[in-house]
Amino acid sequence: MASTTLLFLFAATSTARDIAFPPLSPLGFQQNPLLGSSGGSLLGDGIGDAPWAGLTTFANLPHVHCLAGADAEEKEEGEAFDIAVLGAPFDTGVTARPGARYGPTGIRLGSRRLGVGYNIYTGESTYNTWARIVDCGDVPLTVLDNTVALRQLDRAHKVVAARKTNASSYTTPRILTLGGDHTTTLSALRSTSEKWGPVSVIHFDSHLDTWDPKVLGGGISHYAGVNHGTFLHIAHEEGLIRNTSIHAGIRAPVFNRHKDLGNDARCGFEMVKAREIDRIGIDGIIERLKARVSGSRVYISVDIDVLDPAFAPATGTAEPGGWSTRELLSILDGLTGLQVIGADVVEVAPVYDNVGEPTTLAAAQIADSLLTLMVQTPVG
Ligand SMILES: [Mn+2]
Repeated sequence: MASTTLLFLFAATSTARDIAFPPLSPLGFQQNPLLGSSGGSLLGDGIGDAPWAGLTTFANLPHVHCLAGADAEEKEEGEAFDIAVLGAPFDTGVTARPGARYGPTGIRLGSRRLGVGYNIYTGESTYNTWARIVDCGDVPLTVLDNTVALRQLDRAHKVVAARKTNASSYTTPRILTLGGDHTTTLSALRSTSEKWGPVSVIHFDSHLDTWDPKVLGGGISHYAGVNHGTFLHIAHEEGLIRNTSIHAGIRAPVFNRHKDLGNDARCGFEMVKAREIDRIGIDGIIERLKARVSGSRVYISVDIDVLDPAFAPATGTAEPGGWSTRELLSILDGLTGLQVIGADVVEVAPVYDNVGEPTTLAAAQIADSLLTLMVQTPVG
């Protein structure tokens, strides 16, 4: 015991590159409502409840210390879950406005009215099914060194994906990441590749994000080349993704028409441009996406800048002419049946939001749709 403590202290103080995960909480995973003298809930259990009571988790899900015991690789010590919400507060890989390190917190605040009730379109209840969904909180990431931070995030993804599942038919928990700038998707793909092999990516974004690190890194250094506009190029180079991937909602200019688009195709991507929705409609877009990834496992990454700045102003690299929140939600819900092995909502920078919080509300609803896809189609 003493030697374990000493080791832990040594690990925590000897070098900044070590990761010190918090210990297991002595508390239960879920807050119970106060009980009145009648035995019923003091706060009630219906419409009159205050969903913002207590500490804020995504959709009021139970908080679990998913990284606890990670240093000892004590898989059995942690609580079982099937789907984990994981915050990645990292925004030093951006090329425009920073602030997405507060994205996970913002999205959780936008999700406070989720987690109960039934979807009016499907009649389903995402949070009351076979799947135990939990919120793991945010991964502790250094703000001082991108290389170290991404290594910490790589490790956290692998620790969470190695936890035991709650549903006996499946062995690997799936992760929904709340970004964070888009660089954080690289860690998720490194983890999914290890567990599931190379996957098709459906990438909702106004930008390609497949830029050659030598181009978007400016050739300054290797470090500069790892950023939110190059991570898909790196994912391709590392063999993490299939050449059956597709962008959706693209509208931002490219630097070099031939080289950038040629490089994008080489990285395995086709694209649906933002204005194609006016020509082929929502059903047409759903068809294109499903046809492209047909028969493969899928990772869905949603950069909130796929939405028009009118709907999602709180993002780092806003591009006018995007989709509405309703259009995107209809497209996402139309992807039902795909084998979604991981997903994320990234680039939410709450400081630029309007007072009505449209961006964080939209991001939370998008996350809800992504969780619904995971619950609808178990993968194991
Ligand atoms: Mn992006």
